[in-house]
Amino acid sequence: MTEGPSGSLSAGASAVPARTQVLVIGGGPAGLLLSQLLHRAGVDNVVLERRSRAYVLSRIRAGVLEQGTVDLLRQAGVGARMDRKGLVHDGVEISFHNRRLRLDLAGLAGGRTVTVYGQTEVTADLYAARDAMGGTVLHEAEDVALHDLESASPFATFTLDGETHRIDCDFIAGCDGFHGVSRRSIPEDRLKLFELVYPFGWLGILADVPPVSDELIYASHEKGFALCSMRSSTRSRYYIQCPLDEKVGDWSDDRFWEALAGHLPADVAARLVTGPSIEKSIAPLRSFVAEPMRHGRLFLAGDAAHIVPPTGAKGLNLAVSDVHYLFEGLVAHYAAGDDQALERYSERALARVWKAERFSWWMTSTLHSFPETGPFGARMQRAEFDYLATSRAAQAAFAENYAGLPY
Ligand code: RFL
Ligand code: PHB
Repeated sequence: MTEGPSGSLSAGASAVPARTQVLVIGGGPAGLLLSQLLHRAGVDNVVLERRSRAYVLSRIRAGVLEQGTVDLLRQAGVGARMDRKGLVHDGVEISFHNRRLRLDLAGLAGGRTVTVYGQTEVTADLYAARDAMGGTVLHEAEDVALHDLESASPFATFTLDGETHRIDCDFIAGCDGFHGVSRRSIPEDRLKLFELVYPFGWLGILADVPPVSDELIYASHEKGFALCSMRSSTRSRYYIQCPLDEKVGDWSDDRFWEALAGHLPADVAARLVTGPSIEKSIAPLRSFVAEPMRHGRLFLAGDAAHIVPPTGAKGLNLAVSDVHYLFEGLVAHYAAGDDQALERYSERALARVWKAERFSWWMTSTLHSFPETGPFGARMQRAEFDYLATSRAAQAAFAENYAGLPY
């Protein structure tokens, strides 16, 4: 066994076990968290990740953790840094064509809050924990292929450092994201796919400047949607709605800051502190669900099974709730020989997934600019906001969804 350039296990055949109980495909947050929970419960597992650790840790993605996510990260023994550095937010602001509404999450959702803590940090904490426990995470595993999924003894083949390997297992957890191999290993006629692709994306920027506000601001403006978010009191994350054919290279920092200011209410724009970007990227927006989330001994979790547009901050949180249900099922199998929870995994996970899909779709539809829906669509958006602004019931419904529905 040697330390690879990415600081994780790489190299020779001796590093690759011939067999494990649960083979986890994908070393993103879903795969690493499942691996960590299983290891702590005494269930042997191996994670196969296509990329290097450095690459995985350079991806800038989610920023908002629901209470249930925070609780499960603590249960997995990876909550210490999050508890020190995460920012607990008990409210969130919506600006609709310069009309402002603060939603008191804690007051409306029975004390539930959200925590601002980057996905990059969650992933780094999980890698540190996997290292500390001696967990096996095999990076840069190429050409992963899954076999005999409908039998009691599935296995995966892959290439590592130019050598072909095979790992046999009891179960495979497909945590390899939207573009992974797991979902594509299920015969087409066994899956139902549901998809909505939005006609725009988000252009995002990360910069070491203080955030414009203590809380997140979701802003709907005639120029399009904007989001003011953050990673800390000195690091901001901002997004603006952009056409799908936009090129990041065409966006200088100055151009971005100017466009952002134009999407925000004047007093917020006046407080905006600008500076050089650390990262800039464009993400397309999509709603997607694959049903069921199980095929034989393969269980899908996280983005491998579903995608939400980022507007509700639900993607990472859904990956974590899937892991919660799957972990419960696997532990019941190994500890008590009880397969009821595994049998119900897909149904339980999908019940929560669809509610988060609904909320993310609703937030996206209400706050983005959709010229193609015409004046009627614009009035519907205004009516949605009016109702939210004037109904405590609507605000309570928003808050319980934003802070996270129970598992
Ligand atoms: P990931 O993170 O995509 O990890 C999958 C891993 O699998 C690896 N992989 C393979 N490994 C082996 N063999 C193969 N054939 C493989 N193919 C792929 C990949 O390299 C990767 O390491 O999926 P996971 O673990 O399910 O986690 C899901 C989350 O990453 C995702 O839902 C969130 O980032 C979505 N999201 C947000 N979620 C939130 O809950 N709150 C937010 O505030 C939030 N903001 C966001 C977001 C996503 C964004 N983008 C870029 C899409 C903001 C943005 C801009
Ligand atoms: C982020 O900080 O990246 C973020 C926050 C809230 C969202 C989406 C992304 O809804």
